[in-house]
Amino acid sequence: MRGSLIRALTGALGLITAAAGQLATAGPVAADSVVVGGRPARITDAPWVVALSSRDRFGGTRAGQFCGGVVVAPTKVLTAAHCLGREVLGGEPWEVRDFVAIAGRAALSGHEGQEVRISDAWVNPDYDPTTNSGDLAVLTLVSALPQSYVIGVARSGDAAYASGTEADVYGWGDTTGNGAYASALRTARVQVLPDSACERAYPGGFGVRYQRGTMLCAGDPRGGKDACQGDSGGPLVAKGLLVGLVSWGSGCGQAENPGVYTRVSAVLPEHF
Ligand code: 4AZ
Repeated sequence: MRGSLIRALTGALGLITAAAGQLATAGPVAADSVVVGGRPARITDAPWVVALSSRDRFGGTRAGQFCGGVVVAPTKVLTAAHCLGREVLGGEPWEVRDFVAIAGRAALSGHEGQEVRISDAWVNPDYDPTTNSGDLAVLTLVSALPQSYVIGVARSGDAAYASGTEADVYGWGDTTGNGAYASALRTARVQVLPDSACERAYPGGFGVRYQRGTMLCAGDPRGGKDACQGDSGGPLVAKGLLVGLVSWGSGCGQAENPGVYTRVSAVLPEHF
């Protein structure tokens, strides 16, 4: 189960990391690494973070969690388009009968908060699974979450996108780079990095190329703190606003390979 989950979530990434000769599990990761290098997060401090779940598809041990998401309106959740791919879900989103967003719950074994069914999934038509560009989807919930769960979205040009800005990433993903998925929500403090840092790390050729128009580069300049497998679709928050969604990267927590996020301001259509 775990093996197939890792493969499913790695997707195109597994291919580039393998092509680059550096398996995702081979990176140097600090011993206290967790998201990697993070700490437990309280859901009351981050009520906009949701877990995407299907127990049918991913098993009940971790409440079926397979990706993250973020509440941007009472019935709208953003996630990564690659989370809804056929390789991940085994079919189309509407064919996953028990597809839910789990809101208001940090511990996957708990019963706090609520599980809300997903009635519709809009995948960015400009999403390109081979380059990962435009990695964003919008889920519609069958019932509304409280307005207090909603986070604002930074507009393009917002100071939150400036390189050097402190940002927090949230998720239930791998805490080690070795497939140790978190059972409770975690967060790590990273910073928005200049596009040049990701252009240097991901020049294309062998692997996927970083594209500054649709992607956002963030990480820990010293390494150690990062998003990892299973965090995909989850939020990157700066200055109290949503700036990115966990999308891809090579390994986890390596200083020379920052995390790549969907640049939400560039990819989210006006009308959402
Ligand atoms: C993934 O495969 C993934 N270190 C997500 C984030 C990062 C790497 C891989 C960034 O879901």
